[in-house]
Amino acid sequence: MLNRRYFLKLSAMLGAGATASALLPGCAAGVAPVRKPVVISTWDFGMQANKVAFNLLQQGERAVDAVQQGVMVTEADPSERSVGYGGRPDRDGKVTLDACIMDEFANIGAVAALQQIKHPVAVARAVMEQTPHVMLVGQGALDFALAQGFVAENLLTAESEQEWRQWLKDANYRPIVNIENHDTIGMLALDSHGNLAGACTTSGMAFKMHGRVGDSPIIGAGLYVDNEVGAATATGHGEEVIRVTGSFLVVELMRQGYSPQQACEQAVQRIYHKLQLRKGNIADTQIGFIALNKNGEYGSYCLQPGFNYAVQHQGESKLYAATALLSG
Ligand code: SD4
Repeated sequence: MLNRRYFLKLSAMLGAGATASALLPGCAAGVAPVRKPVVISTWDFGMQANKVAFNLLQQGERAVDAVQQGVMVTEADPSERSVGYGGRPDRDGKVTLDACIMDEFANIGAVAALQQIKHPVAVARAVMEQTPHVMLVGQGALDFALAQGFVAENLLTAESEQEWRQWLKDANYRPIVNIENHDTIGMLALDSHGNLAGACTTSGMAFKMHGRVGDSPIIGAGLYVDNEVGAATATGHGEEVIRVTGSFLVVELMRQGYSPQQACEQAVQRIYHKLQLRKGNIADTQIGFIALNKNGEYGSYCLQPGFNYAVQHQGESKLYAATALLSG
């Protein structure tokens, strides 16, 4: 419960325009009906992925199944150069994938630096359900996937290979960190039973060092779900997201009473502040968060303009441009 002093402090922090209902999604529940089912995901490829997820949600399926099937659409699409099959390789020309999944019971599963498997999120789900562990990496993840019946295949498409060879010519063998070369699908859903789940999957930063793991498979960084509060997922420069445990931060802010939108804004501001303190390269850093709470309210925010996200619920399937902290 927020006591009066905390409420006043929070109101002051959020500015005069903030209303009690915006501050306190839990309190507002009596007024605004819960919107469910609803699915939200990062970037424009989220539109297609949402369709599959929403279809399952409408049939009464669990959020965890919906998000898994949803992000698998993007993983399988070779034209998406930042997720799954067709993803850009690391600087050694190897496609290495990161993914995680989290359900309403706080069950979690993750894989990192997984090669040759088209659907890393499905392997993450298997780690969650078939092992006593929560994360497998590299060769161990691949061995486990093969033992589970997943098929090894070449994930490097001709397009991605060509781009990598081009990059090798003038890159001086340095991984690129900029705002153009990384995307990830993170998806959050609230099902018709009122339960939350999320999934996140990526090929990570293009031309990264071999063995580099980003935020996407790290529970708390790239994804976090608390079925009593809300869920959040991140895209962008993984190192910066990990530094502030970004998705956990967003969920904890929602627990304190912030709306999903306000929570995403606070988390991006935190990252920006840390970048300033460290004299980091702000111009080449992009971060985007999306968040969904138990009432089906959602929000999003990013550091630089350019991030968009897809939302689907009854009567709406739409791509939104996220608001940004910095102007273009
Ligand atoms: C990573 N966060 O590996 C991922 C990449 C990404 O939008 O999301 N790009 O750092």
